[in-house]
Amino acid sequence: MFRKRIASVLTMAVLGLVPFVVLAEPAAAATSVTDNYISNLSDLLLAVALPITLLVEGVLFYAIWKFRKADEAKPTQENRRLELTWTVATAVVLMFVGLAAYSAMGSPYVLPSHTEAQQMMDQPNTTSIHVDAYQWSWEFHYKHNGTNFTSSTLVMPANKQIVLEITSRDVDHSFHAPALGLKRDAIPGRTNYIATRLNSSAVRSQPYQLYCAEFCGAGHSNMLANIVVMNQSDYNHWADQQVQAAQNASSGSSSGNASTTSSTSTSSTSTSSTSANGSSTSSTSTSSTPTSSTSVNGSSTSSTSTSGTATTTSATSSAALAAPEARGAA
Ligand SMILES: [Cu+2]
Repeated sequence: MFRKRIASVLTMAVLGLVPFVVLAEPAAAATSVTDNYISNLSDLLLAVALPITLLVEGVLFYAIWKFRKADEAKPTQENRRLELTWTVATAVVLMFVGLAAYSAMGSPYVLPSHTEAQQMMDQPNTTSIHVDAYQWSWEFHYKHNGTNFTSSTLVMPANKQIVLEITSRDVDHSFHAPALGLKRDAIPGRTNYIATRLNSSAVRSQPYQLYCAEFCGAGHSNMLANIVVMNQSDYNHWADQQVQAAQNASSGSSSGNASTTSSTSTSSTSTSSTSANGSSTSSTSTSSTPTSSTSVNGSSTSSTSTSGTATTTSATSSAALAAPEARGAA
């Protein structure tokens, strides 16, 4: 009799699983190592929680149906074996959840400590990007081949170790890129880290959306930025362009001895030397403002980057941001 009861409860539990299995969406490929850890943990906990939920619900509905005509409840009698069973079973489930969570959250790719992040950044192959949050936008600071530049779009290479150093200038914010499985608070006076490695599947033509996930004032809902994931060669190309634009900007801003190289002979003299020439300032195409406002020491490039090479690089730089995948295919 007891076995029959157990069998019917288990049958109901298994039947209850069917709609979940049928309706479940196939899991999308993980975009990053971090995303992989989090998705695996979520799937594992769901796989354990579903049968337990269905078993408990099965017992509940069975009892409701079985005793639907019982007029008076009979007091239960002490059953030590049963009490021990559910105590131990609960402990086992909680231990499992704790260990599974620790195995994911203990990884430096999910929650890196200060030391772990510093060790990664010391490795020569790591791309480190400083993320600056403020009311109400984001700024991304890079150092590439010894030159600093700033971008308003977060561009990251795939298949490379990345460390983001996240800080805030004013109030608490939170860096959240759900599609890449990345989230960390941005707190003034303190640096938090994200360490990850993006998969090749994360490279695509459309940018990902970065959100602020901490209510930070009137402009909070507009505190967005684009994230572009490029393959390694495209990323290097983009970074080289930013470096060149930054160097042009710095040489343009220090107007006294600017553009000492070949530009003096050609017509594409930079605007900084217009006082000397006066006549030929022709090719000052202001439309060449790069989409990711490159700057060195706070001075913007849009005013001065007029030499022939600078205009072409900034033009291709915006093309690279728009469609890195198309560029990769070409
Ligand atoms: Cu914010």
